[in-house]
Amino acid sequence: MNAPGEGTAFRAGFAALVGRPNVGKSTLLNALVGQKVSIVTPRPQTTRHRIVGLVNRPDAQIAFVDTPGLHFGGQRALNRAMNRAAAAALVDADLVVFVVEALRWTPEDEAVMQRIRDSGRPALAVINKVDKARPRERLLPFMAELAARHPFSAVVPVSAQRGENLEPLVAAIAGLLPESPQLFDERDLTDRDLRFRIAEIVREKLTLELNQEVPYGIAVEVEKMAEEEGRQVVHAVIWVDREGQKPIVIGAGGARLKRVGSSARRELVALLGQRVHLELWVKVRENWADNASALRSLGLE
Ligand SMILES: Nc1nc2c(ncn2[C@@H]2O[C@H](COP(=O)(O)OP(=O)(O)OP(=O)(O)O)[C@@H](O)[C@H]2O)c(=O)[nH]1
Ligand SMILES: [Mg+2]
Repeated sequence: MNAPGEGTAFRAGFAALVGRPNVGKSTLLNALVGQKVSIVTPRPQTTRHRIVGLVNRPDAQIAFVDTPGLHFGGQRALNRAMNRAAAAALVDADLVVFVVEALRWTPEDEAVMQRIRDSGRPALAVINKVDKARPRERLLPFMAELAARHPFSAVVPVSAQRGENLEPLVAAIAGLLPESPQLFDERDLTDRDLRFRIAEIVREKLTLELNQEVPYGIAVEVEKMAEEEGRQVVHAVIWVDREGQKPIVIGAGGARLKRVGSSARRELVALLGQRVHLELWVKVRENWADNASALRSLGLE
């Protein structure tokens, strides 16, 4: 008899979560990691960056890479940068995890599928949101159709939101990674620093407050973080791309900005484990989403 672990090689690598916008890639990442490392909203095109979240097991370390949803349309430099970031994560991955929504197959899903075929990377498919699949009997044929589209290593139905069927998914992914020593310190959760995570939390709360076009015209940047009298002081700028959006973000008498600030602050207190003083400013940078240097300064290229 072998002792536990003996004879089974340790595996580690990058598993990229790719798919069209809004299928639940970030929700899945957070559920797998067990903490919120990537923001989630009901709106498509929420994630803008590649974000690594780590899952450590006795036999494997999986570096999941959340990516922006691959999408059509949206002619701005920001859209192109988001698609580029996702495509680069796909081709760099040891394993592609193709995330689709149960009982929905759209031309954007087909375009992602084509990119996966072109990449030649090994791929596994996840069917998310099975909790809202009606009627349930349609799930099996949907799985079979997906399996027929590509030689996936596996097709796994899950509910990221309810945390259903995640353990079999993690086991399947771990088994498909290359033999390798671990790639990251196992105490790490993500490759992203606190400034990035704070900016994203503010952007999430703001997106939840805003309608229609505005969320796509905002970016958040943490300009200052300082420890003062036992509390964390954070100054963040909300960039809008037109003067006319400023009053929308601020709201009547500053009410909207205040709500955003207090819900972001609550989450920051939990994240940082200390008191937080959050100050938000709204500033205009004309057409930042089409401006290469503005995108660069926000880590979006
Ligand atoms: N019912 C249900 N809703 C889900 C599930 N997973 C995610 N959602 C919801 O789907 C919406 C989009 O989730 P995200 O995780 O932001 O999706 P995404 O694929 O990361 O989207 P982008 O970042 O825009 O590409 C949110 O409202 C989630 O709450 C699920 O398993 N079941
Ligand atoms: Mg996302």
